[in-house]
Amino acid sequence: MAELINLIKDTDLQKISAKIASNERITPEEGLLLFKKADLPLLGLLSGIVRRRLNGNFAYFNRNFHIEPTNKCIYNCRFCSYHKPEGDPESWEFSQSEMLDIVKRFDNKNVTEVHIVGGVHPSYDLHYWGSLIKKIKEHRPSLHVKAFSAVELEYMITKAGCTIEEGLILLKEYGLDSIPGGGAEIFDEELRKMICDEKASSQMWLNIHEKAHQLGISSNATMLYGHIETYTHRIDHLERLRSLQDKTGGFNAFIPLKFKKSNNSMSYLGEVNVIEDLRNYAVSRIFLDNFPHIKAYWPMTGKVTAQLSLSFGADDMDGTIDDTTRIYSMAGSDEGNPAMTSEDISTLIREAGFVPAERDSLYNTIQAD
Ligand code: V47
Ligand code: SF4
Repeated sequence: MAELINLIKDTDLQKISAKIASNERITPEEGLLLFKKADLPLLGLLSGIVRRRLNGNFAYFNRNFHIEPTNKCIYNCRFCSYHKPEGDPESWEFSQSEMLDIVKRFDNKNVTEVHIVGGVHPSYDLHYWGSLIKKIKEHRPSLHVKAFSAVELEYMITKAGCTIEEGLILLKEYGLDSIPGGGAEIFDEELRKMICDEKASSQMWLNIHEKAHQLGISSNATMLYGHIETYTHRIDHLERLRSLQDKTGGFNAFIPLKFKKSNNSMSYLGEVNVIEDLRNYAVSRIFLDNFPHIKAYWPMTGKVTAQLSLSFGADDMDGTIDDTTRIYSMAGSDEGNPAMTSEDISTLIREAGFVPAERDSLYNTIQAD
């Protein structure tokens, strides 16, 4: 390794590389330098060291499906291709019994997780959503319910007149197992004002995840990138997540979400390219040294980028999904209506040079090659 490091011409990058090789944490300034100066091969090498240290050659996936209860949303985030106001012909809303029917469609399939996320519907509070979780658990107790972004949680808990802590305790009693990472977008307050002014603040997002972790509810974190943010904003976002993880240890995975341009009012920005995606995976993997997993969410990235990302720090491809999410097809993802069998995912992982491992929602290995 020392020989390789000596081949790096830039002395700053040499120093940072030596730190990463000896498992020392890098500073925000050093993270920024990696974004600005490190080329793709160096980022592949360095993120590969961290990835292998934490997850060996494994690439994880799970068997899951989504329920998107509604695309009606009181907010109007500028990057969102999904939400529609009440009364719009393209809006939908499932009743509780329709959502239970979706769960029942999987009765004979060995899925382990349902991921529930959607728009922030004006009418329903935490007791409505909690009773849905309860019915799902009564029907299939072993199914892990990963549900509701911090933005949905803030609205439903406040609507019920509860504090965040009271609301999360109630939702846990209803059967909530973990929280997905959505709604984080980009934490910088000035940018947040420009792209998603009305919804839960960055501080609220962080508070909800902190409180959840304290109550034993683990969660994921995301970052929406490739729009109007700079590398400084990305590092600020990663730094806030790393600090919270130091405090609680409750995050399972970080999921970078690339801005997709179709059908939203930020379309004029276009999209960043795959090289930028891989650079972003790599710096995230290196910087978030206390996050056990980095997820390449294949319905958003596409299958090939997800495969490549495994060589740039990612170690998880999310799940089989089974054609149950529309968020990314509406935003212009090439994957259309996404579905893969576990054999399909395992083949992609092997083709990319890694060892497939089926996991549960908390990353316990169910089966590995
Ligand atoms: O918060 C919306 C994003 C998120 C666009 O925790 C967009 O395992 C790109 O959080 N371009 C919801 N992104 C999805 C989400 C998620 C996905 C997969 C796994 C997990 C997990 C969580 O989707 C929103 C927002 O950041 N989003 N519109 C768009 N045009
Ligand atoms: Fe609503 Fe979420 Fe879309 Fe924002 S990103 S408009 S909160 S559905």
